[in-house]
Amino acid sequence: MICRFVFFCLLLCSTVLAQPVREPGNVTAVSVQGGEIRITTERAFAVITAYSPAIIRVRMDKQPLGRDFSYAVIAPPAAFQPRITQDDRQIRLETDSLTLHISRKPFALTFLKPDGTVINADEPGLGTSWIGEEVTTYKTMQEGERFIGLGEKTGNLDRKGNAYTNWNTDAYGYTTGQDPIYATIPFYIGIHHGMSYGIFFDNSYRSDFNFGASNDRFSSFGANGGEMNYYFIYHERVADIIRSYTSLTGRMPLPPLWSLGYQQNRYSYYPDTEVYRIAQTLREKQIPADGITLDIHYMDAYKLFTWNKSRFPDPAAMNAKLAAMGFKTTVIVDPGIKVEKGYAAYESGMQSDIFIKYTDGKPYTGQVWPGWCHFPDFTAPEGRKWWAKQLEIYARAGVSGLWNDMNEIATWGQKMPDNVLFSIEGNPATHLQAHNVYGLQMVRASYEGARAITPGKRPFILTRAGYAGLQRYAAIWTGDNRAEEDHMLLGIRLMNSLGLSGVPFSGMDVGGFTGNAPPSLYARWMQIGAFTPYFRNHTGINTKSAEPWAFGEEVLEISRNYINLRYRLLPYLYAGFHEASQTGLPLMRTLALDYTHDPKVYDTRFQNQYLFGPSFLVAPFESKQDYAPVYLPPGRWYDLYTDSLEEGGQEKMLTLSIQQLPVFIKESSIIPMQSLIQHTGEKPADTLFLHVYRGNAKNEFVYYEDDGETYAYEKGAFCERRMTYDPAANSITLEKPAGRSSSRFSNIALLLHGFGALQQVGVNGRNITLKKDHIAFIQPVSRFDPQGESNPVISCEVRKAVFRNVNEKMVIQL
Ligand code: NBV
Repeated sequence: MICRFVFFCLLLCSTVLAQPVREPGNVTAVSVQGGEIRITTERAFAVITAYSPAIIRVRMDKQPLGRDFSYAVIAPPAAFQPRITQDDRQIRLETDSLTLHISRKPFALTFLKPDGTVINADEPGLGTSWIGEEVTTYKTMQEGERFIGLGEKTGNLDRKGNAYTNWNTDAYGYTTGQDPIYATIPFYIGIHHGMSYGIFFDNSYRSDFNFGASNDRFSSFGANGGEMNYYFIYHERVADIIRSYTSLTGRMPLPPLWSLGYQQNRYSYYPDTEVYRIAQTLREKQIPADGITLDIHYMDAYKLFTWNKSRFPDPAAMNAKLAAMGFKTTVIVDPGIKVEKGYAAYESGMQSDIFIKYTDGKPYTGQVWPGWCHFPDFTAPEGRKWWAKQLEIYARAGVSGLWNDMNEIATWGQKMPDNVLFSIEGNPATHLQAHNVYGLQMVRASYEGARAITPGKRPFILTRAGYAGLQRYAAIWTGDNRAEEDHMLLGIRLMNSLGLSGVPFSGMDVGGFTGNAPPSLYARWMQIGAFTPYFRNHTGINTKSAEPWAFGEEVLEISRNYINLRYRLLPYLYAGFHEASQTGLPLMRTLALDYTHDPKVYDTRFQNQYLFGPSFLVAPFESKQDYAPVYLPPGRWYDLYTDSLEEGGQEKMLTLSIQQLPVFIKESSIIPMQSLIQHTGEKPADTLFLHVYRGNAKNEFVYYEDDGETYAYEKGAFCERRMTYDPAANSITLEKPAGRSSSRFSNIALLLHGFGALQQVGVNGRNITLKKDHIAFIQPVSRFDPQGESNPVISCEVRKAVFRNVNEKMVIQL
């Protein structure tokens, strides 16, 4: 009898062992504690948590769940009680906005709206399963389903039919379809039947997402190790999904105002006299700029935390001189520390024992710029503390920004061995788990270090690699792009996707990193750059000069026009950054964000269009196109340059000219602008120009101002003002400003667009006469003036009134 039993058990075991794919099977036990359901199945363990009424977290493993740890998620579950009920068939978890059905036989999940409509479901027969250590969840592909987001991923806006891998990779001169590139953000948004949802798969191992590539059945996400650990987010609007996602992974802190200005860069400006020449030329040619960036040649033989003494004999004096000219300096920092006896960073790193090591305790050595290097373990508090200490050299030299490069980790050979160990806050893990979070932890070290060294000053940190949550520490740029037309457009999609994925502060190398942009491409790229969050011109080591004056007079004037426009738009831009810091909403918004269910926005002819902040619709095209179609979503749109009004909900053929980037303003917009300045340290004139565009929809804009530099705003030193345009009431209301600071503008000039020959407005009961005025957002460009006659100014006619002492609530009756 016993023999037979043992034989039976062995047979059972061997069938299980022979089964190459392990599936959870049926539910065998359930326990409920508060908003958490713990489930045991025949071959797996799960914990389902109601994280907020709109977020449900799913954790699964084939063994009992281990330590709960994340570098991305910083929010605990909200304190609220979902309804949890169960019967023989299923367990149900319900919140006011979301329902989850957990089937018992077999274990499978279905997310539904409260009315019972299925939003997302495990694909029957597949669900979640393991192949060795690899875990994957398969979701039924809904009819017409689209997928957007997933961070810095190449390809189209709609990711349907494609698959992607997350493994942070140094992707020099990547192609427009290459995958993976530098950063990992395993968060995407699915869209179907008028619904949208978000899935954040918080697993730092190499992960794969399949949105119907090579299959007609499912979308899936999985990783080479670790738990199945995802957050399901449901809201009606994509904006709210981003809000919930960033409530989990954090939001961008308010950056220093100077980082919104134009940044001049190349690989590399040296010696110091060359840096002065660049700075001086920007000023002489009246090209507004705030930043100069120093690439690897500022170092002594590429050794981090050193200055090359012959190129930069007195960095502090140089930076002081640049500061007096209104420039901030950003320096590049790479993680590799040269193995060299006597080199201070190497010696102290060894002494403090902060380098990553092989399993046998020997430090890992990989080759980068300086030669053979060790690498700090940023996943250990000691490593980050050590890094912070080293950063003092930059603070002493008056450096304002840290540009974190090569942090994928990039090494020659591109293949770090898997048996390198990382601390992960005292819970050692291999390279497999740590790789994708290394860049994130490096910028954390840079951010925290900079904050500690120069307390009270907002740091500017830029990164190439990262993981979900990187927005808490850094802006990101899209790495080594190419000076090619399709790369310029790809860069826009990369940034739009980053914006959907919680990262509002992004940029691309304007002008292209590899290769030489022809003048027209450079001009178009500068125009677009003016409408991106981080606006930096950068180019590689062996390329031609790529400053705005290096391409002839016409390109210089075009570039200056758009940089000028950006500086005049700073009040609008800063309010946008403030909004991003509060809500997670990006500055660059793919049209899919606001017009999610309009199929036209996914049309590859229109997929690069985006809103910059709430009002500007930017339509980027290749620089040599003479005609191109634009899609204006429903509503009405004003041509930025002429105010001609276009009916939305249709395509429109545009005649293109390299002088102008097509930009439209959404009706009912409220856009604050200022006078032109050459850098953000310069005071603008004390009038705020408030442009209001007549429209049919009620609109609100939250104006925000502070010192742009410190954290005094956290203690109330800001000026925030709600502004509403209400077409039904025919009024514009400026609420009394909130916050302790008074605005730097004592006057407001109201500029009314599209209001015809309106003669007067009533302001708090008093009648004010309006004047006719003309606004030119860009200046004429001289090439179009062959006879020496002046070129007609492109302008819009507005009605204007100036108000003084504007600190009380103002109701402007139109
Ligand atoms: O530090 C040099 C470059 C830098 O200019 C670029 O922006 C980074 O993406 N860096 C990569 C090192 C390698 C360049 C081939």
